[in-house]
Formats: sequence, structure tokens, C-alpha cells
Amino acid sequence: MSTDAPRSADAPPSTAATAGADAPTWPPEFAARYRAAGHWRGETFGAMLRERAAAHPDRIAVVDPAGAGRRWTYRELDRRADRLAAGFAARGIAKGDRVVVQLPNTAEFFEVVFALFRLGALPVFALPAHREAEIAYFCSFSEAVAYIHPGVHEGFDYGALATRVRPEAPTLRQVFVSGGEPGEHTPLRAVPAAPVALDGPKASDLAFLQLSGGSTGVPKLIPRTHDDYLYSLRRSNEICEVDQDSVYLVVLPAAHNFPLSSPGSLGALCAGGRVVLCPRPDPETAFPLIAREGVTITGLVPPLALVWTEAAASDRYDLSSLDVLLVGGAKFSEEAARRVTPALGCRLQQVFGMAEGLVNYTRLDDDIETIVTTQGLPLSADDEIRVVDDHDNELPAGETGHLLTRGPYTIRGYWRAPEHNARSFTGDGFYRTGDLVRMTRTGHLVVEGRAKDQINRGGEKIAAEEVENVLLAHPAVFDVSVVAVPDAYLGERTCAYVILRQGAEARPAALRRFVRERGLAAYKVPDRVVFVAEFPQTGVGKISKKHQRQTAALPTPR
Ligand code: OOB
Repeated sequence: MSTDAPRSADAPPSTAATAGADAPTWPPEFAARYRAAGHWRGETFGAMLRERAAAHPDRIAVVDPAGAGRRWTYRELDRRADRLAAGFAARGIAKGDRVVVQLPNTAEFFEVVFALFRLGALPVFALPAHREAEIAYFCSFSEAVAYIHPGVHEGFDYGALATRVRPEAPTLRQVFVSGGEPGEHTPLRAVPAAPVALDGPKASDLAFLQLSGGSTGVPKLIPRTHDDYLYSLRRSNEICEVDQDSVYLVVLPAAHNFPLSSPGSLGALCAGGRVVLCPRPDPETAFPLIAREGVTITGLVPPLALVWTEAAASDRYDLSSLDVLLVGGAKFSEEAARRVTPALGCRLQQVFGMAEGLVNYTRLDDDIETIVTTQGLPLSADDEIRVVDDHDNELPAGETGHLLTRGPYTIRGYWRAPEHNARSFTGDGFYRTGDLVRMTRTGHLVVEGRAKDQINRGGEKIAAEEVENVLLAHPAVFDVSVVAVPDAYLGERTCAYVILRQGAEARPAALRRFVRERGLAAYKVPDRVVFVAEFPQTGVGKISKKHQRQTAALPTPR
């Protein structure tokens, strides 16, 4: 079958995805309050780009050093988005349709995403690390009509993955490929068409679906609107001093919420600044780019911040343009935080955020002790924070408890997940973050731990249950429990405790291979597999993961 079958009479109808229909949205009185406060301004991403392009058409918007050094002006990005949106529309992609986008840090990412924003179709933001199991799930669960991949990238053939995934995703009508040999898929360059008038989205409509780190068997989809996301960008820009002279380097995967919006590439574009794409996160790639492009700001997860700090000491590149380094995604140790400014010569901002919404930043004018020992203050004066005990009772200031939050850019529910939403949100709409925090006298939050069943492997989130489910499918496995173990470099690694079936044999390497072969992203493959005869239990007979975490001791990696 051609991968480009047009929408036929018997094709499944596209399900419009507006805020409210597929996910709980803000009650009208909250929406009215956020509009009255000027947070939600009725602006869409499509209009935002159009306005910036009109204001300064010739300024450079996107620099892609890997893509033959491409430099797109705002005018060019705007035109490309228009033409690609028209081409997508001509191929039957409509407002509300979902499109799984799995692109690396290349200029096409922005062309594609702004084309979909203009159309009102919703990108579903997959990461390059995702493999068959995740992509098949995103395509089928979101009922995506299209999937966009990069072809062969970093030695991995995404086209072959797409071909394997198609039979599992009945709504998927088209597969587009952004680079290299298109094979059986439609090359992105063949899509653009003469711009047409589009009945684009409203600012209160969903703009895209982001992925949750998750703690359940499958990732949840996070519905973000134009209104709420643009508000978080404008506030992030104020807090991180991003303006039209800023140059943001996208080091982490472009589609992740942190490099996308805190303040990220979209923040930089919103301010009329410049985005430089870093094809790989190592200092050898990033430092010459910082020097050449005059990068002023970037964001890193703690392990990378450590590597950069070490490399800067002996490096010959001029990093003097770098003004602000944001570090977040996982807890940054105080000792490592103290080394940033002396080594890199820039200011440090800690950021504690989540794709569901709430973002906290240390402020650039905070004293150094606050910057190195806390994870910051909420972005908005209208972010409501509660720190509660196990029974949702509010705790006195300074005590550690569960962080609940509600506000103008924090979702009120996941996309099409009513049962999960009943657990993850309180009756009055607070999101249960799963994080354990303490609030200082100044209102800064300190992340003290986590109550959710998740492993934070250097900023990459792994739901224990997702990996456990895969291992349980192995014929030799009777039971399994996946936990985080402390690690000097990544913060945490994964350890799978396995009870084998009676008489069955398996080696750790075989089980790790099994997880990979089941099509899970490599970062989810357990770092360590330990065979045990039984699991420690809690007083009520549940597996004591706490005990397992404490007893697991990994050898320090080289
Ligand atoms: C960011 O977003 P997600 O959705 O990948 O992960 C959110 C979770 C938080 O709930 C928390 O458990 C952890 O990641 N986290 C941190 C942290 N920043 C995130 N834990 C400790 N210290 C920090 N600084 O990771 C994300 C989204 C936007 C901006 C920054 C990070």
C-alpha cells in the first residue's frame, strides 16, 4: 500500500482534539482570571511567528550547523511554515489531527512544528531515543494520522522503524521523512505548496501533546494550549533575561519541554532572538558553536553540566558570550552547582520543571547560597503550591511533603486518561507532581525526593512499571521489581530485581537484550539485573521498593 493514501471515504474520521473534549480544562472562572491578569492573551504560535517575522524579517531565527550551516531568517521560517502547512493541508492533515514528530536537533523541527501549529494539527513530541514500542504506542493511542521521522540518524534507521510500526497504527495514513533517502516514505521537501488561507486554531485550543515522564505502564500525553504555553514562555523570558539579542543553544533533544520552553528555543523565538541547534551535547561539539555563534544562554541536565564544567577548565574555546546556564531535569548537587560559575564564567539558574506545567527558577539576582541550594521559585505569582502529607493535609512551612500545584499553565488532566486523572489530580484541580519538596522561608522549593514510582536517570524519566511489564513477558521471569539506585554521575540508574521461574535460567545480559529487542528506548534498559529468591516486603505485604533501593549498591561507573 502506498504510504501516501489520501483521506478516503472509509478512512477513520479524524477526531478533533480541542481542549475540553479530550482532556479536562480550566474551569471558566479560572480561565477568566488568567485572561484578566494578562497571562492568556489570545495569541497563537502561528500569529506569534507572523508578528516576529513582520517586525524583523531579516534577523536570523534558526541556525542549523549540521544541516550545511543553514541560517533561516524570521521571514524564511515564517514562509516555510506557511508553505508546509499548505502542503500538509493538501495531503489531508486537518485541524485537531495528531502528528507524531520524532526529529532530532535540526532546522526541520521548527519548520514542521510551526506548520502544524498554523494548521492547528497537534504535534505529539516523541524523542529521538524512542523506539518501536513507544512510537507504536504514541501513534495508536493518539490516533495519529501522520508520523514524521529523520530517516537514518546517528546510525539508526527510523524509516525501518516506521515501516514496522505502521500495521500497529491503523489511523496512520502518511509517513514523512525529513532527510536522506526517502525510501518508501514521502520526503518532507516534496510537501510544501502555495500558501492557502487556513482556518487555524484558537488560542484556547490545544497546540500540542507533550509526553509525561510517567510512573505507569504507558506514558501519558500532556495537552498544552497556545494560551498557556505562550504565557510560560513570556514569563520564562523575563526571568531568564531573554530578549531579541539572546542566542539560545538547543543542546538537549529539541522536543523535550525543558529546551523547548524553559525558556528554550520557543522562548528565544518568542523574544525575537536566535536559536542555534547543537547536533550533539558533548563539549567538543557545543563549545566551538558557543564561540562561533555567540551563544548567550542554554540549558543542561546535571550530568552534562558536570561534563561541561570539567571540560571548560582545560578547553581552548572562548565561552565568554555565555551569560546564563540553566540546569534542571534532575537534582543538581550543591557541590556541582558551586563549580559552574568559576568554570564556565556564566551565571547559573536552577530550573525545576515538568512537562505538565509548573516551572520553578532560581532568580538571577538571588544570592549564591539560594542559587546553589534550592530549585527555585514558581514562575508565576498565580502558581498555587501546596506541600501536603500522605493524607493531603497541608504541612507547616519548612517540612518535606508532596508537592501539589495548580495554575495558569499547569494542565488540569492528561489527554484521554479519565481514570488516571482521578488519581493524579485532586478534586479541586491540583496536579499531584509525585515530587517531595520543602519550601524555604523565601518560598524557594528544595526537591527532597520522589514519591512516584519512577527512575530519573540523569533527567531521563523511566516509569518502573513500563520496564517491569516488558520483563514480565520474558518466559524465564516469575516476578520483577525495578528501582532507582544512586549513581555518582547520572544521579540514578536502574536496577531490576528478578525472581526467576522455578527451574528457569537466564543471564542478566539476556534480559537486558530482551528489553531492547522489545523496542524500548535504550535509556530504559536496566543498568543492572539482580536475581533474587524473594522480594523484601512492607508491613502490608507489598514489595518494599524502599528496601530494595537501599540495598542495591552499584559499582561506580568508570
Ligand atoms: C523536566 O520535565 P519532565 O516532565 O521530563 O520531568 C519532570 C520531573 C519533575 O516532576 C521532577 O521529578 C524532575 O523531573 N525534575 C527535577 C528537577 N527538574 C525536574 N528534580 C529535581 N531537581 C530539578 N531541578 O524535567 C523539566 C521541564 C521543564 C524544565 C526543566 C525540567
